[in-house]
Amino acid sequence: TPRIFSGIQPSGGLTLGNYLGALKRFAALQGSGSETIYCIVDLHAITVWQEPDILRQRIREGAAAFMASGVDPRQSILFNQSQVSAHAELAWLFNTVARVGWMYRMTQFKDKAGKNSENASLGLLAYPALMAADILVYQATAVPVGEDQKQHLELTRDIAAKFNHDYKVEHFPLTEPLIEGVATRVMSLRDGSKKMSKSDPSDASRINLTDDADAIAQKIRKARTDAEPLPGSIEGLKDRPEARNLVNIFAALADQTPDQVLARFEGQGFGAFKPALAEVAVEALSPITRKMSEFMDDPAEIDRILGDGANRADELATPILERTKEIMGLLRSR
Ligand code: AQP
Repeated sequence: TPRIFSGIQPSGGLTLGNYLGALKRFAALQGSGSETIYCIVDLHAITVWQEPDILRQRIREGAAAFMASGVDPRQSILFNQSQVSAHAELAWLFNTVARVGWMYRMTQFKDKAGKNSENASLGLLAYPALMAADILVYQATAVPVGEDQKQHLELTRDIAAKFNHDYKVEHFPLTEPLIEGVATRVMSLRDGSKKMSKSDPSDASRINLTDDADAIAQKIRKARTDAEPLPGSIEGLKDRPEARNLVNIFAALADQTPDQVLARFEGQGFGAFKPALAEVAVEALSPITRKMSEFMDDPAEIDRILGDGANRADELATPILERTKEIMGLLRSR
């Protein structure tokens, strides 16, 4: 059976971008005849500084967001990465396969390291090797992600191909990215050229999954737009990134195509569109916010679910890691 893996970093409160680009699709992929393995990638989060007590809480919040979005821990394996040591072990092995030059080319590294890249953590540079390990330690065949992760997925395939070539084996699959739908790249509400991100310093740039109805409506009301009326089809929004973003968000939340949305709003301005978008957003997100807070009322239960998921993940990962070590000539005698 096809095996699907994906993860989300607990590096901040989750956003509408994480929901539409990832979480919503994770839930939909369950029971599609694939095995689904979903992970809160805490080892990735610490590539930039995280306050320990806040991180612990965000890992639980991440688990609550997965479940509130419809990921069922009985149908899927749900766990946090640091509880399954095979991820970090395989990442080390991949550090010897991947080339330094590959890592320097990653746009996410350039963005996050900023100008002073000499001072970035070594982990931030090696991030994609750990991501490759997350996926390949399960020999996963497909990874649902947003557009921003495409380059890392290509690097995962490069690592798998180089490993298979160097050791003359067919051990790791060439994993396919699943980048589908109209919201694979949700943009900032303040700047149509930047993706919506949980670590953007401006809270007004994003909708958080913990925002209440008033906050959502206010952020949408203040979202940057232009003064033109809406056209009848998405083609007409080519040079209007902010407008296009809001229409795409509407479409994704309402399970419509952007053209269906525009058919309804053609000729109208944002004075009419924004309140309707706020309504759709509140309707889609408020049940998730409510369920998240219900899950968060019982942190011990979340910890139990993550522990159980980690045990099941460990059972799948350990034999694949062991086989990898054997292939590489690392002596096993116990
Ligand atoms: N704006 C977005 N639109 C669509 N998908 C998105 N994703 C993130 N932002 C958007 C998808 O969410 C999944 C988890 O992302 P991540 O936690 O690994 O971190 P990220 O991609 O780096 O996302 P953020 O929110 O921007 O986090 P920070 O600010 O910490 O870097 C991925 O599938 C991603 O594609």
